Amino acid sequence: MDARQLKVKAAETALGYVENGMRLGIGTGSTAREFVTLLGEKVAQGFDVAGVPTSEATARQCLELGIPVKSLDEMPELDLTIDGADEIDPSLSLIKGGGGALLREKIVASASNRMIVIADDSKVVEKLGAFPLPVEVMPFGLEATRLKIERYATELGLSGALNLRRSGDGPFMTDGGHYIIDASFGRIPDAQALSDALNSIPGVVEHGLFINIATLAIVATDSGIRTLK
Ligand code: ABF
Repeated sequence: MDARQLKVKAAETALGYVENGMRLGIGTGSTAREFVTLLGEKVAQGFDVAGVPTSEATARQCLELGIPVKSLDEMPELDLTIDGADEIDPSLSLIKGGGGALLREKIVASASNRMIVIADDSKVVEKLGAFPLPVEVMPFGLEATRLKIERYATELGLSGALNLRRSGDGPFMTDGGHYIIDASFGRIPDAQALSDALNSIPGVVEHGLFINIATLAIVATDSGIRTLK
């Protein structure tokens, strides 16, 4: 199976966890996109759900497919969020944010009773960090924030390039109007310690380490579906 077929398989399996009447958090990225396509088919057949999208792109797709969209203020408690990830470790800690939607993704997942991650098996790793960790930062004080990330990382024994994500001629801008620094640490031995350090920096809005948030990962492999919990 190619990567797209694996994403569709994971999305199909996740759809089995969605019940009529559920309040959903709806993720972003190419895997989540496959899930939204399948969800749209069910809604067209009369399935009754409402969803809070984690990005403007996902909101547009939901609206095109007739999936009822709510804001998180209208529906502040959710039953289930289904979203992709960039890396998944055996304890279900994640790196997310490669698509730039990590802040809304984390807010929405945290407002949900459960979060199911959908992915192909290329996303499963022993230790997080080969995928550059996205850190969403305020444009104000960018260099001071970058220096602080560097200093705290060094104290934790981490080193690597901290690159401002770019798009076209300028910095990439998130849906929230912030920038992203992609931190290439290679390997993050203690994700909780790094998360705590990043959370203590005022210019950091959020980061892509999701720890103790996901409750299940549905991983599609050539030999079938594997779940991590
Ligand atoms: C979102 O989309 C992000 O958190 C993650 O960066 C990305 C995964 O995308 P894909 O499914 O395209 O690999 O879930």
